[in-house]
Amino acid sequence: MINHILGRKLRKIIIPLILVTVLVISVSASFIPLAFADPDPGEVWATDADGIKKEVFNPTDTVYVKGVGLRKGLKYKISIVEDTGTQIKSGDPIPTNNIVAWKVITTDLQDGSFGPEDIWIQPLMPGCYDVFADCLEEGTQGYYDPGIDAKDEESPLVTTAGFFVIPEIPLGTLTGLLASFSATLIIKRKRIF
Ligand SMILES: [Ca+2]
Ligand SMILES: [Ca+2]
Repeated sequence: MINHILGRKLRKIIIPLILVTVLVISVSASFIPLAFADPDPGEVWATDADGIKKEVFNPTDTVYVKGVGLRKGLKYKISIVEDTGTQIKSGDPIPTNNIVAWKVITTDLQDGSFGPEDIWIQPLMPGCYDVFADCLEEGTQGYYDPGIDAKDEESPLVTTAGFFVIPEIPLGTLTGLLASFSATLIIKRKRIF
């Protein structure tokens, strides 16, 4: 019984704390997009409309994808799929059962680049996502071929996903959460002292 009550109190503190942490991370990330470098050769990245690498999207954003150093002048299928908590390795099938958006593009004849190309138009569903570029003219279609294909499956915040979409928290709810969090702390302190 005591453990049950303690558990409920702990949840009341931890849940608002997690929500506030996610909000702080997302706000920080939206202010520091220029800190990210341009995509490396032979890679694809989720970006904003200006082609700046982006890790955190709001549901009202559109996900653009940019690629550099791919096979020149060839068709690629660019797909965005829900992250399953793992990374695709050489020769693995590229997931097809959880695609949220895809488009076929042709890379630049001179340098193998493309984009920024709007791939996933808002509204976006909150969650973690990967980006794959599967060459339709070289390698094996539907399978990940390093050196030909490319992927964005790693970010500083989530090691198996290229980017994520956070739920939008209305300002009123956030204010309520912060007030509730502060009140819980005050009550805790009064009980301790
Ligand atoms: Ca993944
Ligand atoms: Ca392939």
